[in-house]
Amino acid sequence: MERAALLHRPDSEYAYLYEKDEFHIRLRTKRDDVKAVHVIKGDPYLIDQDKWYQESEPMIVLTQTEDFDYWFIKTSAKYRRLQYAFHVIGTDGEEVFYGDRGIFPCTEETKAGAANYFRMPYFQEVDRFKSPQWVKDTIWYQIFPERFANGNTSNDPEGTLPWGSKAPDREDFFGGDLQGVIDNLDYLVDLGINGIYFCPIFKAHSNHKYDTIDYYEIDPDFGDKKTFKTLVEEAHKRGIKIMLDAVFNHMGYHSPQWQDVIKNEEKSEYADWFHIHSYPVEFGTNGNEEGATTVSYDTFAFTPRMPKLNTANPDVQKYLLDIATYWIKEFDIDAWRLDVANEVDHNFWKLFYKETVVLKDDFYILGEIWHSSQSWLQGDEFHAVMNYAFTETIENFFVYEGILADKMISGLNEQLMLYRQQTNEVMFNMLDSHDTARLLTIAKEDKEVAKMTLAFTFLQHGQPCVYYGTEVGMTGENDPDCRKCMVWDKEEQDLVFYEFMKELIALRKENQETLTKGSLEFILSDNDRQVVGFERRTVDQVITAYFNRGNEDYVINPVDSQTIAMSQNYNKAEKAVGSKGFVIFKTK
Ligand code: ARE
Ligand code: CA
Repeated sequence: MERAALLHRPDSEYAYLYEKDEFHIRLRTKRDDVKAVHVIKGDPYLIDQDKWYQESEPMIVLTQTEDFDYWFIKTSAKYRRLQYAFHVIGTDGEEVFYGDRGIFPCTEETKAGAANYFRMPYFQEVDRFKSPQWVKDTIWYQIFPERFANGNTSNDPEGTLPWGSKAPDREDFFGGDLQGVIDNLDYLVDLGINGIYFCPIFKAHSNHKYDTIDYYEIDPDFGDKKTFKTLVEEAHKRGIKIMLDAVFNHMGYHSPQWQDVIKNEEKSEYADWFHIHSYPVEFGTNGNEEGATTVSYDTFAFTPRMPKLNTANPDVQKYLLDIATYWIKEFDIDAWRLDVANEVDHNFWKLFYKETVVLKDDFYILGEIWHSSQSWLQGDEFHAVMNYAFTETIENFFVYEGILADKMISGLNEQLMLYRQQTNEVMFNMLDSHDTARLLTIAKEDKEVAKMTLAFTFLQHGQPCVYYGTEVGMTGENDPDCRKCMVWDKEEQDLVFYEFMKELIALRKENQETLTKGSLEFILSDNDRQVVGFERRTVDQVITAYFNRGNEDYVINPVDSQTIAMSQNYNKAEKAVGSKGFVIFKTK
């Protein structure tokens, strides 16, 4: 047995309270190297009784990656205290006891040694990672406000261009605003959307508003607080939740605070709000040129117009936390998306978590992090992240054909095993955004590939997010081209694609419980034919799906079950999934 591959870590994604009295335990072993694992457990205060421990029912292999098997068991403890260890039986027959002090022969003497056990000292409900229930029923829609709809031309900024008149450049304005969103809430209801993620809407200089001037004002290009209040009320009436974008890593160059630093330099009361290495900090002086890498203060990326905030400064913390709570208290928003979340300190995010969830215990906090994010998802900072590390693997197989089926499955499962189940249940699965090229463009406008990728993603743990215009077939290269004006002209819209998206959203909502909480088991992975099949399973229902990324029909042998969705090239009679096709079944 490959003893070096054995891994368990108490009080982590390997051992956590899923529900009040439901404790999940995972063990990692080398793939196909272990044939059985039993958990040996008992109460730490009964160890003076003989046989204080008992060997539990075997763990199951929940998840496989190319290198590992992840074993799983859910258990509980009568007195909410537990010590436990693993009896591991290798395919080579070797048996070991793996516990807190390492690996030992699995004898009665070892088992009786309480010090050898991992501990879950007490099931503390207050420490349990809780994910907001409503998020699990959400189909998200991302809106870039400047380009969704122009509902009020009186707030159009100077030089606003006719809607959709050209592909956008970095500095263009087309007049999108909040009234335009209000006017189209019923459009979103018809599509089946019940959550909107807004890119920034506070007063800022650019068309993207990530260079904030005033976090307490709605940008005048977008409207005013009265309009925003109406938007939230009208959305909530329609069962649509609202998530705003908190840009707390940096401020905009034109903010009064930064302007004061330019003017008064180290004498400014805001000097310590930023990370300044030398003066002057005026744009264009002292190396502070656009795109320069040696600006005299820290910025977002190499963008001198986005000076980085010092979020360790108590004054900055108070300022930002007041903003975070203001929009919840005064406007009843439901969630914050945190911009450049990984570059702000953990200490600040822990304060942020406490101050926001105390106002709404089902408030949702979503970090923008493009890589694995375990240290932010321990239950005291974010509930989830924008799941680029997950969805990029999906696109790598379905869109780019850059990896084989086994590799995609391994990558997805590795991501799932980084987090507790309740975290995976509320992850934010977008296939594109305002920071990437659009799905249809990376799919080289092959709508069957785009549909397959969307359908696969909609069947995963976590909630899908539709980037505005995807549903009507919009294309776009990366920023700024992915931010074209929404296409409202029915003649220009792909209404067939719209119907597909509407059906896919409905399918997700009708099967929310299984698609959120159900297990995931891949039952087919054919690297030559590029076909994958998987099951999502709960005690009540099984959803089975097959996807054919290859070039020839693939005959499957489906269980006798009801077909709930299929691509146009599924041949029901021959049970053959055509190239770039898929089929989804449901039993019960
Ligand atoms: C734009 C262009 C830049 C150009 C700049 C010049 O995209 O190429 O250099 O203009 O001014 C906002 C605007 C952007 C603007 C940017 C800078 O929306 O249009 O850039 O400000 O002015 C990384 C970060 C991630 C960040 C992306 C952009 O990790 O947090 O870069 N995303 C957020 C927002 C953006 C926003 C900002 C941050 C700044 O979502 O919209 O940009 O507030 C890999 C890496 C990621 C990297 C990703 C994209 O995957 O793993 O870390 O994200 O590429 O570059
Ligand atoms: Ca307008």
